[in-house]
Amino acid sequence: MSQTPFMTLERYIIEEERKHPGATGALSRILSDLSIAAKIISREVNKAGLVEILGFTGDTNVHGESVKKLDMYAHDMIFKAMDHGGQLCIMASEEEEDIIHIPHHFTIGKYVLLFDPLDGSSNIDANVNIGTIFSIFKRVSDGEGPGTLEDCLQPGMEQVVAGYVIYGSSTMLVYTTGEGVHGFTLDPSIGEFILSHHNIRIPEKGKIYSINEGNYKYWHPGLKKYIKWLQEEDRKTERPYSTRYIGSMVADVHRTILYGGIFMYPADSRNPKGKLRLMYECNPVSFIVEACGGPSIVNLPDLIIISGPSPCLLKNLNNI
Ligand code: P6P
Repeated sequence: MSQTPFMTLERYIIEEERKHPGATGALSRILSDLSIAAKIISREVNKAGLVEILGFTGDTNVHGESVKKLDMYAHDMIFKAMDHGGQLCIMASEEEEDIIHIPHHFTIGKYVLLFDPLDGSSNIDANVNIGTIFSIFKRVSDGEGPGTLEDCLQPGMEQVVAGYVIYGSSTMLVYTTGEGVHGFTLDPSIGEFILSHHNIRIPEKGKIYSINEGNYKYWHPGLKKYIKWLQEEDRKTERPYSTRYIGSMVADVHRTILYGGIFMYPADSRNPKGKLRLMYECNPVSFIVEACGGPSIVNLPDLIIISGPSPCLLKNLNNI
């Protein structure tokens, strides 16, 4: 779709909102506030090498991972952008052990925001693409008061919005409400996200598989067989596939929905419960992948997310 110069994110979400008479504007406000956080994080990410914001804080997060200064910066910016909009009743972040309450002096809303402030942060110092992932639910707890853990621990099927921001050669915000997946590229000269990828559809067949082959020896035998199958030469099924693995889920998934192919992060004998987080990574990404036409499978504890393969590849995988 040719880029409409003034189809900003704000204009797009308002025009989409008008198509739903019952819409209250709450989700539009949430997305708009998230885009402000994304612009601020993008500014810091893009000058990270020049200011004292690289490196580690010395802390570890709830998952036992060393926390990068930019991780915490992104977490703080999202909290500050989202705490006062009056649309949320609770938040949860990969960087915080507990749920995050809305400050008492702000209005409490009807939605729940889960986010991974900076996914792939181990790549920050190498200037590799990183991203913010977000997932939005309606509250399920009774009353108008503060949200609860129950509001945060909902099944992925209940998401109303999912999206990510990828910080790379450009900064792009990609989101879905279930009606198509749309990408907005930040024009830093005007500070606006401009619609650049309307209604992204994942290609029916890709040529790339994406998985950390360093874990090969720990994989399920069937998965080893499947990956070897992808590597065999066979013109009819256009094999072998190429392999691409960035190690930053947002980047690997973004490439997969644009180019097609398969992204996997399976559980293995070393990580029997898998590694990717269900609430902050798998659920939102799966919602996006399925909204742009790709099958996405999150099998707990075998966390295998497959997106974009042609049916024959899925059939093979199901046989492993
Ligand atoms: P590995 C980043 O830490 C992350 O959570 C995802 O973004 C990424 O896909 C995965 O971990 C990379 O993990 O074990 O391949 O380094």
